[in-house]
Amino acid sequence: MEIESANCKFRVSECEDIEQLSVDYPVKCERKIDGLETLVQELHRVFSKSHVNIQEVQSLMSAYKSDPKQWRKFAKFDRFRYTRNLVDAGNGLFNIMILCWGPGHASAIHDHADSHCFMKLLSGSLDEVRYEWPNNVEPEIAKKLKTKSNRRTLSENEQITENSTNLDVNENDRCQKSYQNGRDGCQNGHNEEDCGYDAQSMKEIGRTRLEVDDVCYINDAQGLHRMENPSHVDGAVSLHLYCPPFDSCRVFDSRTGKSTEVKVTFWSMYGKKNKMVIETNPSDDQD
Ligand code: CSS
Ligand code: FE2
Repeated sequence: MEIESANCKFRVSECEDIEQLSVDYPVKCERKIDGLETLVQELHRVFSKSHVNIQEVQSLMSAYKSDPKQWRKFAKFDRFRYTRNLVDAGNGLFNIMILCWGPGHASAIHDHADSHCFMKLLSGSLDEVRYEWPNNVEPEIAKKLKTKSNRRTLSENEQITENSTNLDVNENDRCQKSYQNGRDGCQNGHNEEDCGYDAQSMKEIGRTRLEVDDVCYINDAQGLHRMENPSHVDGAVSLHLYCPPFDSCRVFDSRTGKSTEVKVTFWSMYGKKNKMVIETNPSDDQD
């Protein structure tokens, strides 16, 4: 099965022949969709079918040309970290959201919870940095593929972190940064096992600069990534489609590969700021 015909109504690990889910990015497309609302309608039409091709979703997202007048009401920035703003809940089949990245804002390295992630840049630019899965964590897709199993199953250290609002750079990463070298110990008072300073760094496998109207796609079979706004002056805005929707995923410590499961929530929904957001996760530059 080619990526064009892989059915993204299924979780990645439920897709047939997932090994072949790879394609060159960013995808460009000549077709034009007039307006964000039309794009959303088109996506509803496509997802009402039993089979949704990955390529079909990519093409639709490429065919919409970014017009700030159409998405401005969803684009709510926070001073300290990137925000997730729900545009449409896709009848429970997919989520469309707008993410707003202030100057220098970045996500932690994360997976996509066995879902398909489509991303289109609406404004500014974003760097996507891809990583291999660390040896100590096994994605659902790896279980299916029965790949090398010197990997142990999900880390016992994993835990759900309540009230996280996005996949902002996490405390573990900050902790790693406080090491001067492998022998100094952690300035945050953690023991060696918690901080894992002798564990392996995560391996970078690719880096892409996304410009306005570029569309890219990732799933757990392809690896992990982190997003970063390379500008220290301008904001960036991106449009994301996840299918099936998810409300938690894993973030990874870049120095050790240690993973933590975090809940993800919305800063705003349908253009209205979410009052329930609890700010527990202050932003920071990574690396
Ligand atoms: N997956 C991240 C954004 S980068 S694709 C999130 O949903 O917050
Ligand atoms: Fe992502």
